[in-house]
Amino acid sequence: MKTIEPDLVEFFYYFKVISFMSKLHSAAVKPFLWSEVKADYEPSRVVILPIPYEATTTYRKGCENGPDALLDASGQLECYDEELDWEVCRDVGIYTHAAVADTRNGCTVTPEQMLQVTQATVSKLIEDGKFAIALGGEHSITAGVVEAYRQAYPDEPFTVVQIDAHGDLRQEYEGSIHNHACVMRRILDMGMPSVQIGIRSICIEEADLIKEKQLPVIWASEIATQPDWMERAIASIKTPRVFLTIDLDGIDPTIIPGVGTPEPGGLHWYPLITFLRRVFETHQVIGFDVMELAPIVDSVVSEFTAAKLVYKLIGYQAIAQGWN
Ligand SMILES: [Mn+2]
Repeated sequence: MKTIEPDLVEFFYYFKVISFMSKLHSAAVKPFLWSEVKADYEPSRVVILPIPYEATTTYRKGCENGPDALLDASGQLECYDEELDWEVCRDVGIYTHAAVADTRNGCTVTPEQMLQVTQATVSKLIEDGKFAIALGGEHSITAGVVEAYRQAYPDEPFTVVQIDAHGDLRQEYEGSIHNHACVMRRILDMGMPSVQIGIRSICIEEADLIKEKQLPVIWASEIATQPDWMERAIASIKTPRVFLTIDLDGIDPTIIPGVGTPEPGGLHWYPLITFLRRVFETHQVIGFDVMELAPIVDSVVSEFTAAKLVYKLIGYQAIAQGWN
């Protein structure tokens, strides 16, 4: 009987690994601010990481198309920021990484593979001294991003500040602990403190957990009615370092309708950016992500607003870190 040569077996093994890895690393369509600047990896302080992964969304689908839509819209941004009186992108290199964990075109990526490639890629960016910005994709990705920072700062806990309509605190949802409705529970499991902002839709399991663990929450109704919410939110961040995760459904659906699960009563533009600027001024933001953009056909409002938000935050970080 004919046996297969061992190096042939090895060849097929590596062929499988390489084709799997190339599936996890695909090219982004356009770099951030594509019409304004061309930045190389080496000198860039900021790296945008597109993660077009979608597997567990339950209502409107399409967040796997979020990163490309945001990058495409970013080409329409002004380089000059009138609030900061500065052409941020002329002085701060912004490099756009190739996409990872790409589920588009019917590619299957398991939650474990997504978390692994996300964590490994972000870990490399941290090691290279980059300020990483992950673009989703569904919110479950954040667990992989936060894990990379947890490993980078093993002895110095940081607070995960979450802007979101939903608690995302379920133990599991639709049979998976990696569902996007569970991401903050996974972060809680890592032992990370969190502050949740803009919450207006949770289940009783989550409400009980918030009470039991006395988790700091700034409810959307408080944002609408209590002028001191911003100071209370800042004061509830007890660590010098912050990781910021923005689920775009935390923002009001009148300015970002293109999300998987829109909820009325979210943050509006000026309260949102005023609060975030305060976070960057009062804490060291170690990285952030912008998740759950699910573009709407024939409307660019959501992706343009999301792109503008990303650029605003790059400017706030650059000022806070003295990159100007
Ligand atoms: Mn969420």
